[in-house]
Amino acid sequence: MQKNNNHFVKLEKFIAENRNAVYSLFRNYMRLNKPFLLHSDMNHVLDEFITTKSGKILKESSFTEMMRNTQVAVISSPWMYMYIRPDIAKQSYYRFHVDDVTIEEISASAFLSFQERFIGDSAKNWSVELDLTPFNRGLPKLSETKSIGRGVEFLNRYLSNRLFSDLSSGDKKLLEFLRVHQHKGQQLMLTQQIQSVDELRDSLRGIIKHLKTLDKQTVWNDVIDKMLEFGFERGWGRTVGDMLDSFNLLSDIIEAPDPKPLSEFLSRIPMIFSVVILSPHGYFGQANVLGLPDTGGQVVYILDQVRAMEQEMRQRIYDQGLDIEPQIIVITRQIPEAGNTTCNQVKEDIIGTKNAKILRVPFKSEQGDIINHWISRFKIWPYLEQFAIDTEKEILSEMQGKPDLIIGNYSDGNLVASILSQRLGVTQCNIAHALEKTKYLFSDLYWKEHDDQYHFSSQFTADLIAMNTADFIITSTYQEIAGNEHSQGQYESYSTFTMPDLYRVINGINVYDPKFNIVSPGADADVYFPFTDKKRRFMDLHPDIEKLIYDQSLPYGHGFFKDDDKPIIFAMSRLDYVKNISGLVEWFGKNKELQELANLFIVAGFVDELLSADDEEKEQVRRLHSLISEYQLSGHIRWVEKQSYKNFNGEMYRYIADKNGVFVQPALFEAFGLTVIEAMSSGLPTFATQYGGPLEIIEDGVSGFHIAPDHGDQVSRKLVEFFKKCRKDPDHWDKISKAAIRRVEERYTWKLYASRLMNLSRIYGFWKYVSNLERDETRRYLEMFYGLMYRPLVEKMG
Ligand code: UDP
Ligand code: LCN
Repeated sequence: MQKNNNHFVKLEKFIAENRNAVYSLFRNYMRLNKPFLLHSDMNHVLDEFITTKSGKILKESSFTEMMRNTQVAVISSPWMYMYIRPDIAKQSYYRFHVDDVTIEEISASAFLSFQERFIGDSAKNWSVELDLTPFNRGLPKLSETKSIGRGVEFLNRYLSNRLFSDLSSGDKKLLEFLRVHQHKGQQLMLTQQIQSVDELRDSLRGIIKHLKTLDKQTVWNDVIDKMLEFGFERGWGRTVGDMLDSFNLLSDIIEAPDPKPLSEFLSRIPMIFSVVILSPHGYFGQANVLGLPDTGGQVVYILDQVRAMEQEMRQRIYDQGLDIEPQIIVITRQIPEAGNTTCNQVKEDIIGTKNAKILRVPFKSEQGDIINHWISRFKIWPYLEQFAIDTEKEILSEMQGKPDLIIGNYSDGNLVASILSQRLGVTQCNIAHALEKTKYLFSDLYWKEHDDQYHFSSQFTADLIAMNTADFIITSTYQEIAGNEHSQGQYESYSTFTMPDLYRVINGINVYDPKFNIVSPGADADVYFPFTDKKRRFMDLHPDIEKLIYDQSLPYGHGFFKDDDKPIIFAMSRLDYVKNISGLVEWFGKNKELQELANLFIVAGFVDELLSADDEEKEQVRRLHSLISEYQLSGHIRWVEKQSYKNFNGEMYRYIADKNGVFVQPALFEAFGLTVIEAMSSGLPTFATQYGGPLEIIEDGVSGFHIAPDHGDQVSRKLVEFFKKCRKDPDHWDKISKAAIRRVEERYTWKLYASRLMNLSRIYGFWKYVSNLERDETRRYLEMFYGLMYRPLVEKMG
């Protein structure tokens, strides 16, 4: 599979001309005696080699650039197989024969099967391959890396072009689409009277002429007769002014479809009245849940999202001239043994909304018995199919019909969304929050080692199915889709990978698919606002906050501060391994200077292992206690159990900002990081992991700082430098604090989010309707994959 392109010819020529140096470099790689080399290993060897006499010659060449872009190399003498990522979301594969000093381009499949040799059962020489390439051929794709995540803009351009040719050939798709809108039996937009595009043109001319003679504030009841006479139902606007705008847009589109009027017109169509949001795992509730295992940002995100969406939907429905109350239902799992949470209740109204609800449906055993206890998100796979079926019944009875949009959350919710949207024929939107795959190194390759604990084989299979059935996908950042120059994005990591002895994936997802859209969440501005906004602050909470931070007699806390006057380094998260709170304690423990400059205050999990029901959390509790005693941190650190009240936490960030503290988010990987934007909007200078969302949220050195959790000594030095600089120059803290507040205000707000989500839902709904390129074939293929791969995996879990 050798591409005879220019680049490859040059590469071969360079290697032939510099045989000695190239050979020595490859021998250096071989000498590491590792079957797999990562990007960092490769570059380390390369950097050392090019400083040597024989290596100098390789310093600046396309060969060296290629080597620098190697993500993974697999070595078995005399071969070295390489996966090269020359640019964001691009991939090529080569193999190098070290003794012959020759290079050859190979297929993804060849690379993966070489990898499998080290891990899989060598007797097996055939592996199932999942490849979606053939199904994607006819579908439009983005071509530029910079356009990734801006699918809707692309789709609008593409759709308006298609519409242009369709309409000129008298296609009735647009007409049918306009007629399809109804609400509980009430017809909207068009009557049956208009049967062709030409008739629509005539009617539009007539109604526009008539409406222009009226006062712009005139309402539907005063124009109803004329509207019906021309073939128009309700839904074009509340006032004649609005109706005229809608009719003019449609008339422009029919004349010459253009992306801007098309998207503006679609955003006015009354097509989203009811939404179902799926979030099965964890404790989904409104009180006492945050910080519990599997219960964090996703819950906060969804509740804020619902509030913002309900407002946006209500406003749009009103502007469309309709008097219909939007309906949003969040479906989660009912947990009969729910401790002091409300997760045992079937229904709960969502605070801050008029009509939105949480509806809880229990998990059932194979025998149909209700499961009473909480189940970790890694172990819920066997319950989801039945959950989907039970949920469907609940939705249909609660909504008295189908919803207009189904939104899945996380791997489990997205799978259930796939099942439901397929059964009900409703537009499906996916939100991953965090795909587990990139959180753990080689989680796919070494899946067998972790499957008892994490069941990644089921989870990644579910992910592949759900991301390919979704009509559109929302991500919080660009990196979530396609990563950056140095590392793969979360979705990108599903494009090509293998789980040895299970199956191999050749084109699992294409990040150039226009289904991807970046729509970033916000931080609730009523809760997380700047510490300088004195009038809005909850000063009454200060005695309780002080107790929590300084009062040793408080139960569920550990440790105290010898010197209360020092600024506080604050960290708050679930107590998962990946959150790396233990890493932070260790860095702090190792740096005496940092201990002199600041105190460390941690809010996470439980301080008493016995209170936890989660194995991973228990292990972290033990680890924190042992680090605190190993580094003799008594007097420098205080750790208290999870805190679940938003207003209390919001004020706590601000209290710590009053004292010129900082927030640290030390995760090994953080998909987005709501705590990061919460802390920033409170005005706390924030140091957050460079792996994941925070890399994009924070502009390093301007609105906060990136930290490398794999280089803890550098992190503590960065903190020391910061505190020292602030001592010398008190304005420094202020500068970072202000920039952090500004950054969140500009980029991360729920208002922006809701308006964009509503536009997307309409445009993808339209696309689904008018497109002949529906994803039917893909769905069928994935159904088979579900039956033949996912089901047996899940059945094995028991
Ligand atoms: N949180 C909380 N109390 C805790 C730990 C976390 O209220 O003890 C909240 C935190 O304020 C944030 C959310 O839980 O709103 C965590 O979201 P994030 O995106 O940072 O991480 P996740 O837990 O989703 O991985
Ligand atoms: C899950 C995570 O792990 C976080 O990084 C996100 O901020 C959160 O969900 C909300 O999307």
